[in-house]
Amino acid sequence: MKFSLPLVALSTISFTFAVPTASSNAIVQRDLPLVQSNQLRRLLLRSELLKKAKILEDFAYSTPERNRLIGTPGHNATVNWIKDTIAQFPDYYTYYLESFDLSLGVSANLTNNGTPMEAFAVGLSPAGHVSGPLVYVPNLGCESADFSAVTAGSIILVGRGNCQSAVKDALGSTAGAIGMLVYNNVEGNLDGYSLQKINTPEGTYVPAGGISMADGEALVARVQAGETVIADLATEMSVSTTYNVIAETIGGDHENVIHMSGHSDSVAAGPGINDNGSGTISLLEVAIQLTNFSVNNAVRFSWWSGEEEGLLGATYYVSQQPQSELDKIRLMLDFDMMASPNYVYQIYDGDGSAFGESGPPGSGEAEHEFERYFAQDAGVNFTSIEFDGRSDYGPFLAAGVATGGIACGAEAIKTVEEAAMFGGQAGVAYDVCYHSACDNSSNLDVGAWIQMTKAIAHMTATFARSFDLLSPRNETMKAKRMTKSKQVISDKAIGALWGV
Ligand SMILES: *[C@@H]1O[C@H](CO)[C@@H](O)[C@H](O)[C@H]1NC(C)=O
Ligand SMILES: *[C@@H]1O[C@H](CO)[C@@H](O)[C@H](O)[C@H]1NC(C)=O
Ligand SMILES: *[C@@H]1O[C@H](CO)[C@@H](O)[C@H](O)[C@H]1NC(C)=O
Ligand SMILES: *[C@@H]1O[C@H](CO)[C@@H](O)[C@H](O)[C@H]1NC(C)=O
Ligand SMILES: *[C@@H]1O[C@H](CO)[C@@H](O)[C@H](O)[C@H]1NC(C)=O
Ligand SMILES: *[C@@H]1O[C@H](CO)[C@@H](O)[C@H](O)[C@H]1NC(C)=O
Ligand SMILES: CC(=O)N[C@H]1CO[C@H](CO)[C@@H](O)[C@@H]1O
Repeated sequence: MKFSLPLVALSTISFTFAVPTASSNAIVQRDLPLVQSNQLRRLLLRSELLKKAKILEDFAYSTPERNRLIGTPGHNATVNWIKDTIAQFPDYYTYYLESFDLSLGVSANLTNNGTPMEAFAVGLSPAGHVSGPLVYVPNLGCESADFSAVTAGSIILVGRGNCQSAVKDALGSTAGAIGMLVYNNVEGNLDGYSLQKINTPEGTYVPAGGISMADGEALVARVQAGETVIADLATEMSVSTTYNVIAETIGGDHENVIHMSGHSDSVAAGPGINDNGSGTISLLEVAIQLTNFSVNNAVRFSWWSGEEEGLLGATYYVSQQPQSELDKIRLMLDFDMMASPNYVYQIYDGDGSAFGESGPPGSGEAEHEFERYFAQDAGVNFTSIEFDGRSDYGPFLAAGVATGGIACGAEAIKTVEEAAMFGGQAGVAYDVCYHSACDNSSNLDVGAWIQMTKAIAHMTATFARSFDLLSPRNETMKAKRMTKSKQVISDKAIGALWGV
C-alpha cells in the first residue's frame, strides 16, 4: 500500500540472535521431563513477579519521562531486558527483535481565529503547518459519506471513536482537507494518542492535532452556528525505531505453535506496571520456568511494542507473516493487566455465548479450558469479557487465527455482583490507576497476579503438550474462519473500540 509520508515509512530489519541446532534440540527433548501444568505452576513465585515489577518501575523512574512509552529509554530498557533474559537460555529459545519505525508526536501549536488552544500532535500523522477553515464532520467520520461538506483546503473537526483516527484522517484528506483536529470522547487530553493504524486504503494522511472534548465541542458549536473558524495547526514529529521481541522454544513441533503474548510498552502518563508490565512479567516468568521442561508443540512468546498507540507491534508482525506461517499458530493467547488492584478474573468470550461475537474455531475451546481451569483447578470465580479485538490479539483475530486471553480489568467499574464474586469494592474502577502516573508497583494485587500467571502457565503447558482440545485443522473450516473473522474485525473490533 502506498504510504505518503517519508516520516512514517516502515522499515523492517529482523535480527536473529540464536540459531537452533539439531544437537541442542535433541538435548532439550531428551533430558527434560515433558511439561505438566501443575509442575510448571508450582515453579511460579510471587517474589519473582514483584522483583521484576520493581525492575520495570526502575526503568521508568530512572528516566526524565518516568514512563515506558515507545521511543523512550524506559521502553528500550524494557525491550533489552526481555531480550537479555531470554538470551540466558540459548539451548532452549531462539529469539529475534523485529524492528519497525513509528512517527510520534512531539509538539503542536494551534490557534483558532488567532486564539491559542492546547493541542497535541497525533502520532503517525505527518508533521506540517496548515491553516484553513474548520469543517465539522458528523457521525464520527468513519464513512466517506460523512465528509460531503468538506471543501478543498479545509481542516476537519471530528470526534474520536468508532474507527481508528487513521480512517478519519485519510477520508478527510481524500475529500480535500489539509489537516484534522480530533477531539476526545472522554475527559483528558490526547497526549500520546496516534492515528492507530499504519496505513489505510482510504487515502493519504494529513497533519493532525488532538484536542480535549470540551474544546472540541465548543468549536463544533461555533462552526455549526455558522461562524467561520480558521484553525492554524503546526505539528512536530519524531521518528523512533521500536522493537517486538519474539522468542520460540527450540524444541517442539514448529508446524503447530502455541503463541503467548503481551505488550512491552506503557502509556505516557506513568510506568505502566499493571498496564501492562504485569502481562510482560507473567509471560517472562512462564518462559523462564518452562525451560525446566520439554514440549511437544513449539511455544512462541512475544512482547509487542506500540500497543498503546493502536496495537501497532502486533499489527506489524501479522502483516509480515505469510498466511502459511499464520496457519501454523494453532492458538494465540494475549495477556494484559494481570494484577489490577480491584480485580476480577475475566476470560475473553471466544465462543460468543456471553456477548454474541465469537472468534475463529479454537477460540471457544480456549475459553472453555480457561473456565474449566479457574473453576476446577484454581477454585475461583470468573466472568466473561467481550471478544472485541481491543488488545494485541485483534490483528490475529482479523487474520483468522484462534485467539483468547484473560485480564483483571481496566478502567471499567466493578459491579455489586462482581464484588460478591471476587471481593474488592463495588462502584470503583478495577484499576483506578489505569493509564495514569500511579500505575507503579504499589498498584498491584499480587494475589490476583500469581493466580493469573498460573492460568497462563496452565494454558502454556496444556497446549505445549497437545492441541487435542482444539478441533483438528481443516481447510473448509479455515475458509469459514477467515470470512467470519474478517466480519468480526470490521464490524466489531475496529468499529467499536479501536478508535478509543
Ligand atoms: C534501543 O535498543 C536497540 C536494540 O537493543 C538498540 O539498537 C538501540 O540503540 C537502542 N536505542 C536507544 C536510543 O537506546
Ligand atoms: C510551538 O511553539 C513553541 C514556542 O514558540 C516552539 O518552541 C515549538 O517549536 C512550536 N512547535 C511547532 C510544532 O511549531
Ligand atoms: C527452572 O529453571 C530456572 C531457570 O533456568 C532455574 O533457575 C530453576 O532452578 C529451575 N527449577 C527447577 C526446579 O529445576
Ligand atoms: C464466587 O461467587 C459467589 C457469589 O456469586 C460467592 O458466594 C463465592 O464465595 C465466590 N467463590 C469464591 C471462591 O470466591
Ligand atoms: C507509586 O505511586 C504511588 C501513588 O501515586 C506513590 O505514592 C509512590 O510514591 C509511587 N512509588 C514510587 C517508587 O515512586
Ligand atoms: C471439515 O469441516 C467441515 C465442517 O465441519 C466438514 O464438513 C468436513 O468433512 C471436514 N473435512 C475434513 C477433511 O475433515
Ligand atoms: C491500551 C492499553 O492500555 N493497553 C491494554 C492493557 O490491557 C488492557 C486489558 O487487556 C487492554 O484493554 C488495554 O488496551
